[in-house]
Amino acid sequence: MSSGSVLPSPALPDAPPLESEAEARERAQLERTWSPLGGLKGWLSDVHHTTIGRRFIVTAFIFFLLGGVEALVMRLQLARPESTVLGPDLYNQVFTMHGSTMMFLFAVPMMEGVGLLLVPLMIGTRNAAFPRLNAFAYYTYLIGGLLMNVSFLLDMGPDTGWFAYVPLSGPEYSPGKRVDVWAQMITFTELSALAGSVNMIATIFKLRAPGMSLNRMPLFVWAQLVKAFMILFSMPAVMLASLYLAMDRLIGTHFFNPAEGGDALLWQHLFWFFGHPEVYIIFLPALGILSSVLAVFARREIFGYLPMVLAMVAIGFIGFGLWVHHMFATGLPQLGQSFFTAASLMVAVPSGVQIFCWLATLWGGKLRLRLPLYWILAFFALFVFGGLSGVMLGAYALDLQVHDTFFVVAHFHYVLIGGAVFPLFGGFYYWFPKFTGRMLSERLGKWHFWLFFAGFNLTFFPMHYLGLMGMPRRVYTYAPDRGWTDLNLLATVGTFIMAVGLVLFVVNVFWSRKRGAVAGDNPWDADTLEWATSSPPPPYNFLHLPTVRGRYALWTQAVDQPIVTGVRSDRPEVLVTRLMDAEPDHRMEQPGPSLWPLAVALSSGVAFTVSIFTPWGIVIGAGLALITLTGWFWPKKPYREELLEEQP
Ligand code: HEM
Ligand SMILES: [Cu+2]
Repeated sequence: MSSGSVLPSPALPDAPPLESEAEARERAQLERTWSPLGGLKGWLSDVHHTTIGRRFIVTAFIFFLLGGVEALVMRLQLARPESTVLGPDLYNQVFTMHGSTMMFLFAVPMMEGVGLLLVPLMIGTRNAAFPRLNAFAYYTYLIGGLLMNVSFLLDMGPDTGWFAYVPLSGPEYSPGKRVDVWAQMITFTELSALAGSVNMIATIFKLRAPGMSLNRMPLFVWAQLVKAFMILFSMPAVMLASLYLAMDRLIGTHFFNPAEGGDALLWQHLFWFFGHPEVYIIFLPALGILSSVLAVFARREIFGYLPMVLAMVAIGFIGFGLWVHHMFATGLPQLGQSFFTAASLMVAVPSGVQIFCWLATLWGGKLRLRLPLYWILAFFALFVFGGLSGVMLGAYALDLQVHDTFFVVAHFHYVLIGGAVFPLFGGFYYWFPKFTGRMLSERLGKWHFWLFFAGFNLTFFPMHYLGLMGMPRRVYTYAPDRGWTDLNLLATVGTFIMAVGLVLFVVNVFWSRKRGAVAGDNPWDADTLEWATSSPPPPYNFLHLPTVRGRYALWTQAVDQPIVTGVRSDRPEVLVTRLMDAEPDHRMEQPGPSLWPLAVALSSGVAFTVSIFTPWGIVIGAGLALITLTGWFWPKKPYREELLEEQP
């Protein structure tokens, strides 16, 4: 098939049947109700989930590129022994910026963005549950990311690693403002993630299309649900930790100072109680993407829906019981060593169940080897590989040997890039036509894939050996007689190959947005509801709100599938359904576009940023937040007709 060609989809013809006059009228009315306001104000006040979701994705991708440039610079420095691209101080800042950017500003917000963009469409509703909260979440995230990157340019970039251990990050060993910037960036991004997950849970629980009972939800939606709950339970730990750290540094408390009765290990416990679930927060949504793509490109239902869902939920629970494996080198009691080794190995069980379900899906499927599937197949190889080195590290005895070496760096890049970035690219090739109406070029896409795949393995495979040969992580250089030179050079060459692949990807996106083959509504003949509307979707998502009669909504559609009627089109209304069985419950009017979320985000921006320099920042910010929150919650004038109805 030629590049970017469109698959026929006999079941659902692309051209809509001719519209009746009533339908055309309804469409025009919906258009008026849901379209954003114009101009700059319209841009800043937009609260629709597709807009905010897209902004999350674009912003997170820009941070990914920045983090990638930081990685390139580090690899340049490490390519030869004793080179001088970066001095030790700058190297410390760059690896901290890279790690913090990738984890807090790229991976988690990207997964939230993908969920926010897709979930409401997939469950057949017109918007997410709390639109203004989403806008607030986005602006808060943006301010936190800008804060850290601007500080870096001003030589105030954090330099104590992405997990900022005390006492190194405490007031005694890290004077200056660098660590405070890091701590507040954490506060911003976690606040944003909490807001986003509250919205995600409410959306999934209450706005599903009639008929989409819990046991018919697409696996993608399940993955987002478990992820949102994990955020809700893990992020407060790290917010608390960063708050304590900021207080120790700024107003002289002693939470982490053993000399005054504090506890330095408390930091590690709080951080990793968040930090380990964090990897599942990144990874579960990737599994959701993977399941979506796999079903469509193997042309069959995913094998074992129930075990898949249970495995995800199990990971959600077990993921909270392993955090201490990051602390094996702190000298644990014997019982702790055994318990956390056992728990770490146990989480491989549900992951294994999932891998086998997917393999069974592939086994019985009619594979269509298109670009999205390339990335998913590569995922299997890379993730299993990274998972295996993870099981090795989960064993206390081995971990002590390779702790803080490049073996660990190799391991977590295999799971993070193989387990999250690869599925993300697969998902991007899959959903791009939905949101632009055009296909990405297949030829450029193949170049992107092969360069990225080869470059990735060239970069990270040698790092296992480097680690076993004793090369520590976070060193800015090494002596020529260590025997580490050749493998390091290889890793750097690999990084540049990956970078070329990425450039081709960006070119592909810009080129295909305007000139790619026109996609039609459902170019892959996919099963979920986002493909039941036009590409790109209109501002109201669906002209007729859909109903569902199976797990694979479009594949199980009846000829006379009912649609939802009775939801007003002259107001931004959504249909609220019941939690378990998604029976229609009531209609809810949604708040429209507003500048207040931006204003509240700016107030908290003032609070957190100024408080790096003076505790008065909190007071000023709280005052501003009081004013802006009042504006946000100011009651709206009721509709005239409702006033009339209420007369006796
Ligand atoms: C795009 C290709 C990437 C390359 C070439 C790369 C390379 C590196 C290098 C060279 C280091 C520092 C090693 C050291 O001196 O200790 C590092 C650290 C790290 N990377 Fe990456 N990386 C990449 C992508 C990612 C991604 C996508 C993530 C997460 C989603 C990530 C997360 C991290 C973390 C958490 C650290 C640890 C930082 C620290 O020690 O504080 N990296 N990476
Ligand atoms: Cu862990």
